[in-house]
Amino acid sequence: MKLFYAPTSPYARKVRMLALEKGLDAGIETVPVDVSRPTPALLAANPLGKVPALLLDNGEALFDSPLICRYLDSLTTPALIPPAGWYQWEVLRWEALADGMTDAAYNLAMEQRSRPESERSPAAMQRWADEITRTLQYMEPRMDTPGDGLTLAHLALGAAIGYLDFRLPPLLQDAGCPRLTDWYRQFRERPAMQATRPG
Ligand SMILES: N[C@@H](CCC(=O)N[C@@H](CS)C(=O)NCC(=O)O)C(=O)O
Repeated sequence: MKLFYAPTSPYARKVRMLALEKGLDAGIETVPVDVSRPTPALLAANPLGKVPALLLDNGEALFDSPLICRYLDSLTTPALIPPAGWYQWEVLRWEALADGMTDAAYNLAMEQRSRPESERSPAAMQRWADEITRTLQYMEPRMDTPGDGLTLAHLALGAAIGYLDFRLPPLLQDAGCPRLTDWYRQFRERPAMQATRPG
């Protein structure tokens, strides 16, 4: 298998962590891509030109990160997506929440980094910042619900908070979420988090 990724992509980080945690990394060749200049190989795998994209040995490709995580999780045990039942919905909801917050963070970071100030939309930037703060504050009193064992929820959250910490640290600090921050400080010490640090 070949995984197209960008070293700073939080979505690709979630997939790379899942592969590491499940011991699948040795069977996956990682191909770094500059998404501002997508290569023909990436576009052949994913016409959207986004990472992550996973090219399977049978020539089929899978995208986006939730789908790739489901596929990789199905390959080996222990499963990081729990079996059918409410806890599975809980874990998948955390993934959706974390990925959705990452969408806002990615948009905001790109607006700040890639556009000249005169072309930026202050209204859109404020909306994304508000989405992030609201989501962090929604997560804070619910930090028990992902549970103690490792699941896809934890990986998605680690990648999402890691991206905020990397690109937008004031938003994380100003949200006033001590439980979430403490959780992240511990979680970021995991070898899979360390091995996939952006930058
Ligand atoms: N929902 C997608 C989002 C993927 C995504 O937006 N990746 C960014 C990198 S962090 C990208 O490839 N951007 C390039 C572009 O939008 O053209 C996923 O979960 O995989």
